[in-house]
Amino acid sequence: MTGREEILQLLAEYDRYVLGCHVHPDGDAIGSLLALGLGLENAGKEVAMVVPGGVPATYRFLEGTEKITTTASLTPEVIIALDCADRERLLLPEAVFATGAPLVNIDHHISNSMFGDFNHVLPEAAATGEIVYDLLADGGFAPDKRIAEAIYTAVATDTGFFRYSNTSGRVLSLAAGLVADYGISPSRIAEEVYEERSYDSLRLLGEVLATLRLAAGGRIAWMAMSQELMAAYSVPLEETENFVNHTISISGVEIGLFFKEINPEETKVSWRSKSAVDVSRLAAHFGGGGHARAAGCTIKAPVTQAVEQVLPFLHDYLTSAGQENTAGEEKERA
Ligand SMILES: [Mn+2]
Repeated sequence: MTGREEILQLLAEYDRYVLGCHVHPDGDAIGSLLALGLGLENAGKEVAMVVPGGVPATYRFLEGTEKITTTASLTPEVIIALDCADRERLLLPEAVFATGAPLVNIDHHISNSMFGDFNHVLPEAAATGEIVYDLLADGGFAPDKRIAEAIYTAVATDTGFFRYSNTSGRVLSLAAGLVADYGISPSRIAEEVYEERSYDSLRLLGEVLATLRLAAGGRIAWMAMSQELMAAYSVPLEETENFVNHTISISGVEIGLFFKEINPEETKVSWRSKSAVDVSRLAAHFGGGGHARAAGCTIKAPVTQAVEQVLPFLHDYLTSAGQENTAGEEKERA
């Protein structure tokens, strides 16, 4: 579903915007927020780019992130949510919504709840950054090098640096164009995103990997991080986002899970899938969502109980006919 025309009009007509993204922002959330914010600013508009928890350290290398604030400094005429699947995950101060300004929802999650007054949701896009790139081009907002780096980072991180199944020819040529036209450095961006981890985050990964187990005859791999483990290392939760990818790197594993106990009553579960399984549907069973290959949910239980809820459900799923249906539809989508 798309409200592209209306959104282009909103971007052209107004002067004051507040932009937000999802909680625990990743490279696509920060990159698309920054690209659109800078594009509007270049056009002489007032923009507040708001990330209440601050920009994760990994993405602070992006020029322009220093303009991102933790609260909104202006009264918006338009509110824009980026890379955000539902209203609950959109972190903006309540005062922003109290203005009654129209809410624009720009996203690529197949599970998007269409919470905006205007929705531009394209599940076929590899990243929200790809959608923002098109909006900027179609709206006549000239990109600059900072915007090109932000879009590249958005697209690169959401495709696992051009490894995942959402790596389309379109995404590769978009990225190639950003490199050729704006002189950005893919190697530097990859280094910033992957090779600037803290010592503690790597030691925590070691502890988490020690919990790695297989289930369902080797088709599921899972690992868990208790609150005690998190407390033992001073690592922000978002720095553990990529840990889950180790689970599906194991030969024969179809579904990878990472359970994170964020408080004694709540466990965040990250889901990954390698090929046939649409994990956004499985995560939806537990009130979550996301993409076919990467999804998430939160279970109101301590980590051991969350594991006991999810694993039997998955075991049943993998041994039932339901799996074939999902596999067929997934092939069509890809
Ligand atoms: Mn995304």
